[in-house]
Amino acid sequence: MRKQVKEIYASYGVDVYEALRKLKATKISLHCWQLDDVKGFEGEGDLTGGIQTTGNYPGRARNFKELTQDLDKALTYIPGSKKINLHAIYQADKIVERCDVGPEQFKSWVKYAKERGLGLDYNPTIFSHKMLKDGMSLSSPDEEVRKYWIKHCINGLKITEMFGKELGQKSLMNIWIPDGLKEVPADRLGPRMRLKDSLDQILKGYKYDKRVMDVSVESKVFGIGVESYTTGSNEFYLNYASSRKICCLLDTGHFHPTENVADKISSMFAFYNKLAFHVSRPVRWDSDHVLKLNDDLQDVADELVKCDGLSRSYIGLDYFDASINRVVALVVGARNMEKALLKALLTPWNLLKEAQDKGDHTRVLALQEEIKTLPWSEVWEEYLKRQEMVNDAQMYKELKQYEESVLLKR
Ligand code: RNT
Ligand code: ZN
Repeated sequence: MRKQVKEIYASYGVDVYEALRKLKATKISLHCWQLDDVKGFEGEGDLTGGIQTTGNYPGRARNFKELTQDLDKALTYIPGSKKINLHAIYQADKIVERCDVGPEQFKSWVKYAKERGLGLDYNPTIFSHKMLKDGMSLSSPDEEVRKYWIKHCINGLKITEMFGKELGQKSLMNIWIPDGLKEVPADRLGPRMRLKDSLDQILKGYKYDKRVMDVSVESKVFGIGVESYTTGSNEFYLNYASSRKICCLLDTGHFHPTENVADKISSMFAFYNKLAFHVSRPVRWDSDHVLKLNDDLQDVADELVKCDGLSRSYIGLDYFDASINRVVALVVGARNMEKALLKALLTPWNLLKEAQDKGDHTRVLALQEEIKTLPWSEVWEEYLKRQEMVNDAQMYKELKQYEESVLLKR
């Protein structure tokens, strides 16, 4: 980085080194499911629950060994503090029936994470399974179905607690269910009351240690095949989380396309101390495209920084593209998240806020546009250099070699 760069930012009251420090301390949870098209290790069942991967690019990771091999490769190109986000379907040891998946099944993952100084997050997997009846799980009218998934989630609390304890980093258990209806419901309240009861049973089912973990609930507007009604809507979970003192998780693909997800962040922080995210890129629907460094992503990063939310947020990535090299997809998306955060950290928010409060909206507009051409990319190169990581061009070259020597041989 040229010496000048530091001075340029200092002239706006921004300390480049402080920005680099904050960025490095911000944890990003890398979703393992980009590497295997959300298939998991249980067998070759179809992906259900209204989510979809498309494409059949060669080289998909098929088991624990291949997935961790790809993760290791990806990790060498992703700077900053990292966690790995797991799902129940990635049980690595002595595979058992889904409702019985417990800490035993994740011993190898804990060992893996420990050896690399990583944190782990967890998600019960409530899709791609025969115990979903008519697409319903925790809100099903069938008591057996509800019981099955309640048990699965209670076991999930134990797994997440183990992650938090063993790794010395707080762990998040996020609950997302696909429950919904294709057609206009005859009864909207019934499923929601059942979901409320199921979640209460889960939270009461195991007294987890709040010092080492948090629980979040992820809302959604609709899914494929369940276009008319989603039990776990935004309003449902906002109220549930606030009354039960747990976290909300905002997935950036789970709202109407014209809704601004970034705008929700400050409203949430006005009432919640913590917030969780799945950062994704919806294209016309919740398509889970790989993150691009676009305005939507930048807006989310900006709001997180402005609200002083970096240390109060669980930032997880959530996209899955099976039509391109999956390791490149994971790395490019993760690097984009980091770049957006860096740009946000290099922004003179104090000057901008001051101008807004004075009613000087001309200044706000001019300054917002002025800073877009500041040399942030040199700071990015510096960030990579400090962590002994190669630049984007070299990263791509090396990952293409990895494709040749490893992925294409699978
Ligand atoms: C689905 C949700 C959910 C999943 C992952 C695999 O719409 O976003 O979070 O994508 O858990
Ligand atoms: Zn999600």
